[in-house]
Amino acid sequence: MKIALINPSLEEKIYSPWPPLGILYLGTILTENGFTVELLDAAAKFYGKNDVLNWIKRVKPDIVGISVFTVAFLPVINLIKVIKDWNPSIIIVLGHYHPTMEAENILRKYGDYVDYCVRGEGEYTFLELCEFLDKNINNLPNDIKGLAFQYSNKKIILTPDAPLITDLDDLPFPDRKLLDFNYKWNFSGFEFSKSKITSIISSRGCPFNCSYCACTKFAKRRFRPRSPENIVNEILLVADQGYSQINFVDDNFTLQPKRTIKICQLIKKEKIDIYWHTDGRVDQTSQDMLKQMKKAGCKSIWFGFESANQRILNLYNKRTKVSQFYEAIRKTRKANIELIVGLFMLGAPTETIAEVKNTIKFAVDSDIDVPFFNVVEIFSGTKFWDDYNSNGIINQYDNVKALVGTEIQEAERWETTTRVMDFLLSPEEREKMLIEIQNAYQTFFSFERKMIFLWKMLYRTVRSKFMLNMAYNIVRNFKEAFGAISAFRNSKPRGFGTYDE
Ligand code: B12
Ligand code: SF4
Repeated sequence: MKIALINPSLEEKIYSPWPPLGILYLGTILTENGFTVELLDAAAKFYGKNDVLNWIKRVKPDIVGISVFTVAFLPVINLIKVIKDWNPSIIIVLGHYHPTMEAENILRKYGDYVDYCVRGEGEYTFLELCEFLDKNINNLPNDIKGLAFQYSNKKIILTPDAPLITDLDDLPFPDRKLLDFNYKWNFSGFEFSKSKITSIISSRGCPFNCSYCACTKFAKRRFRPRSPENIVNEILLVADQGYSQINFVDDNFTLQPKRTIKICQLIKKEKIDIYWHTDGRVDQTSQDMLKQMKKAGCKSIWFGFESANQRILNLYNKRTKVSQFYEAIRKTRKANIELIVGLFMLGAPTETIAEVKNTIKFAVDSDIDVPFFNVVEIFSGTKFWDDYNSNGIINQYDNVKALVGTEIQEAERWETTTRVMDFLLSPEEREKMLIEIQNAYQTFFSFERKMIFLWKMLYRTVRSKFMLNMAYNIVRNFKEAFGAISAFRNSKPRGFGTYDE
């Protein structure tokens, strides 16, 4: 049986291709169990639905499995319609967050196109499903946990949840050769480093329950770390394959400082010369841990500050304090980790324009290098979503307009994400809020900030091989780099989902 696995594109150009680890894990397990597998990162290749269809025509799979983030759901529906129109006997399986949260709705509305939804982690559920389909048994896969499918009389069956994988060391390392794409450290369309980069996930899950995050439901608040030895063996393998940079894509990489320190010590012990990047929480910044991270090659930390207003942080249930922001930045600088990226969310429920301005002001005044501003959206799987649906402020079956690529499409609300300010603010208030938010990047990169930034960068660059290498790439490809930086400065934070401008 031949299986095609696809990381879909959003029908628009995205600028930062990242290796899709989910389908890499699935592909590896399936290959080890005797299946023929082909993978396509349609997002990285900017493939539209017709390009993907042509790829499928060439590969001729029996099963097509697709990863579906919520923002990718509508583009995926458009894609599977063309696949099924071409060959109705191809079995379509959807997995990832959106099918986990919305299996019933998906099968109700799109049961003619979707054969199965895999809920939760896919490795074992999808393998069992493929084995079941391979045997061509004439009954239902009721015994496979974590599945959803339709019975011939349109009855939808959800089997019990599959247990979370408890010992992640049991999983094979993802076989990165399954993807024919050369990932680089890419920012706003410019490759700041020409060296090969890949992703590693060293743990799954997170014990926190931030109101805007769906990880809480997906991973049931259970933090499951891999052993430091197992992680470092994977790092040794990727280093051997020529990768010189890694993105750790854990939900919460720094939760257990002792574990993080052990990983760093093993990287040093094995003398692995690799640069890496990770997310971080501002309350998980022991100075010792940061120092060890620096020694082991950590080049950037992406802190989820989210908001500089304590009231909004409390609303997010983030369990951090604004006072910790300054500490985290100070300690990271003291550890000499090269880049601090700040992640912010603007336009929270009840947030005022003054509060939005305050967050942008914090970003400008603080000693971070680059900010990312996102507009707050809610979607299935988050606490905000459940709250607003249950108190009747929104209804998951509302008809909404969604921006899919460059086109506006009609959808039910659960099929996409909803910008909070679209249902909580009056059009006038929203307009004012959007003006503030859309100027966020320009405010950050003001002339004065740029001058300070350039001085600091110059100072840091001469002291770091990693920064020198980036600077060299910028100078060599100045036009391209300048274009990417200007595009970033002029970009406007926006939501992905409902379109109501
Ligand atoms: C790296 C990353 C990115 C990368 C790209 C991801 C990529 N190429 O895969 C970048 C930085 C571009 C990105 C962007 C965004 N991201 Co992101 N990202 C992640 C992150 C940190 C890691 C993904 C990963 O590799 N996980 C490791 C693998 C092993 O797990 P997995 O992907 O979940 O796969 C497992 C299952 O889901 C399932 N599965 C997955 N695919 C399939 C397919 C089939 C057929 C089956 C059966 C099963 C299956 O089985 C897999 C193995 O167990 C996750 C958080 C996380 N830790 O997972 C967020 C996450 C996926 N991102 C999220 C979001 C919201 C976004 C943005 C919308 C944020 C924003 N507002 O800009 C954008 C979307 C941009 C875009 N244009 O697509 C959310 C998605 C929530 C949702 N309901 O959709 C997540 C879960 C973070 C969170 N906790 O909220 N992201
Ligand atoms: S936002 Fe981060 S800290 Fe909060 S629940 Fe999600 S993964 Fe955990």
